[in-house]
Amino acid sequence: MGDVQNSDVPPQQTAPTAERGTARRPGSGPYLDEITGAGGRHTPVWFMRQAGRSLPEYRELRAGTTMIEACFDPEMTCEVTLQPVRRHGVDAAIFFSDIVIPLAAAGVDIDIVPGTGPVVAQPIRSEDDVAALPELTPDQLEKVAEAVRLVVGALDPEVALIGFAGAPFTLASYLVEGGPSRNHERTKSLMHSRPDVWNALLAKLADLTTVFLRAQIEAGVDAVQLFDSWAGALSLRDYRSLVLPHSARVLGDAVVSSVPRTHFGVGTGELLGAMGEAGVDVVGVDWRLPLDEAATRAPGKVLQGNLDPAMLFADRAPLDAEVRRILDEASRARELGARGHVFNLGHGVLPTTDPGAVTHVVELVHELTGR
Ligand code: 1CP
Repeated sequence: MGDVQNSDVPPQQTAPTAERGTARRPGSGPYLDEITGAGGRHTPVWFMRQAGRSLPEYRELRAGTTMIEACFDPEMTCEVTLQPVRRHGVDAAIFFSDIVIPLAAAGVDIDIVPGTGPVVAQPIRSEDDVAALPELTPDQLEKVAEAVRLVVGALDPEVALIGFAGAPFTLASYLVEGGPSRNHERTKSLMHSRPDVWNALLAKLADLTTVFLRAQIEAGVDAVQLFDSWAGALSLRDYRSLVLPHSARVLGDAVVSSVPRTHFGVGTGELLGAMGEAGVDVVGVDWRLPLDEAATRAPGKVLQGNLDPAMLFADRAPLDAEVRRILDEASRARELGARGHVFNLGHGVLPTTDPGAVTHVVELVHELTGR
């Protein structure tokens, strides 16, 4: 991939700070220090889906507002982004939004149905459907950019703000299936029956994703994560030929590659090396693969993960033992060439998780790794 070299350039050297409107500081704090090799005062920790339904203060604030409305309300977005930072003391905030927000902003008829997830009114399955998919322009993301600027102004400078987007494959899966899918059968069918239509769809989604990430970076996020949540459903062969080139184009964009980048998927142990080649600093690892094994599959990367979200429901003794095991495996991963470790879950916080368990894990990781 043409952008592989980019991932080896320390992000601070390439960051076009002049273009980053409200950039508040040169990157610092435990999260950015770990990724850039500066070595922070402890292993940084944050949680995918830390902002959202597991927090009573979120449920209270969101009452009576749809998810899509909330994502276009800068004050609400800012507040929800900050809630888990205040409550848990995490080292990074994830910008509150959703992977389908750029589609909604572009005018695609899409809803986020409570308890289900994204649902598309007109699924995209033909050449004409792909041609009719609207483009996204930066002005359609003004509310998103405004929300990022509010968070940047309010966040503790030691806490990183992570922007994100869905990768082209995972977005395509929602558009082609019409909603959440277990087997992705229509998506895989399109991919193989009409590779021309498939590649045209992914190329358009890569453009849309790039515009969404650029808007967040230009408004001041410190780093980005590209979620290819459902890529683990693919064979390595299909991933490499029909998905990776599109993700790599997003991650190699001049603005996107000016900040540290993480690439994440669920059940992607077999794809980890290829995902690392997409042009990223950090690869997400789920609980199925030990971090020391991940270090050999994705050489030279910072590893992020990999506590099973279900472990947050366990008693404290087995939970603590899991945290210690993961930190031990992260040490071995470093010896095997991993460039660092960001503690996280292997997937998102489940909605009925006790927030106290999340805070406890943050405290334990900080205590055990304090340098
Ligand atoms: O009504 C509600 O409260 C809706 C629940 C909800 C929330 C809180 C959805 C619907 N999305 C979100 C926020 C969200 N989504 C965030 C920001 C908050 C944070 O991480 O702390 C992020 C990063 C996402 C990203 C997202 N959305 C992904 C990738 C991450 C992952 O979990 O794999 C995916 C696949 C989605 C789609 C989506 N949106 C919502 C749901 C329930 C789903 C998954 C549906 C499915 O199973 O297919």
